[in-house]
Amino acid sequence: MRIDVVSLFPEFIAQCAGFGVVGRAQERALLSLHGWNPRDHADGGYRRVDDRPFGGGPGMVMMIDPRQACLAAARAADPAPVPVVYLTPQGVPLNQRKVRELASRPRLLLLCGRYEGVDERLLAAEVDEEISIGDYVLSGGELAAAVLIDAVARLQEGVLNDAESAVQDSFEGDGLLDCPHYTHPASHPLGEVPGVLRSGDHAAIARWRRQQSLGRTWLRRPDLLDEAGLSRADRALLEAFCQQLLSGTHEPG
Ligand code: 6GU
Repeated sequence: MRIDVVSLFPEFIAQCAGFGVVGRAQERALLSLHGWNPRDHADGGYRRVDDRPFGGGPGMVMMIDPRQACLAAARAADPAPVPVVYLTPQGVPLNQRKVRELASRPRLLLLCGRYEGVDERLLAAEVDEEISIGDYVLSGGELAAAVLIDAVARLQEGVLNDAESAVQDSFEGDGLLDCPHYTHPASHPLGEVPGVLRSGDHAAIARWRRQQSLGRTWLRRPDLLDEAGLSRADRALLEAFCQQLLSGTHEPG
C-alpha cells in the first residue's frame, strides 16, 4: 500500500512510522510512505503557507495554492487513483470498520490541517472524505495521520507475524473488546492466573475468553454490544458473567 501525506511536518510522520510494526511494514515494502510539504510549493522569500482569515478573528488559515500543488504532485507520483482524506476533528469518527476499508485500498492521500484550518475552497474541491480520531482537539492532523497509518499498516497482508493476532484484537471480527491475557508466573504476589487457562481444556478456555470479551464489553462499552449480534450461547455466557459479578465470584478482569 502507498500512503502520501501532505503536512508541514512530514518528518514527524516519518519518525512515527519508523518504529515497530509500521517500521517493519515499510522494511518489507508492504507500505510505502511519502511526505509532501506545502512549504516546498510556496512562493516568495517567506514561503508563506498561511494567511489571516477574511472576516477577521484570531489565528491563520492555510492557503489554497501550496496544498493544491502538493496534492497534484502526490497524485502525479503514482498512476493509481487516490481518495483524499482530510484529518480534522469535524470528520467522521474513525473506527475499526473504517480502518479495514481504508486498509483495503491500494493508495491513500492524507491531508493534515494546522492552526485554525484550511481554506474551505480547497476542501470543497479536493477532499473526498474527512476523518477524526476522537472528540478532542489536537494542534494538527499529523498525530491523527500517524494513528491512521499505524491502524491500516498492521492490517496489510504479511505485516503481522502471527496472522491470528489481528483477528483476536478488540473490535476485530464481531466488534467486542478483547479478553484479559496472562503469562508466567502462574502465581504472583499480584494474583493467580485464572485456573481455566491452565486446565488444558481448549473448549473451556475458548468459552471463558468469549465470556470475558462479552462481559468486558458489557461493562465498559455497552454501545458495542448493540451491533455485535449476539447468539443465544453468547447471551447465556453474558448472563452467567453478570450472575458471577453479582455474587462476587467472578475472576478478575
Ligand atoms: Cl484528525 N485533527 C485534529 N487537529 N484534531 C483532532 C483530530 C484530527 N481528531 C481528533 N482531534
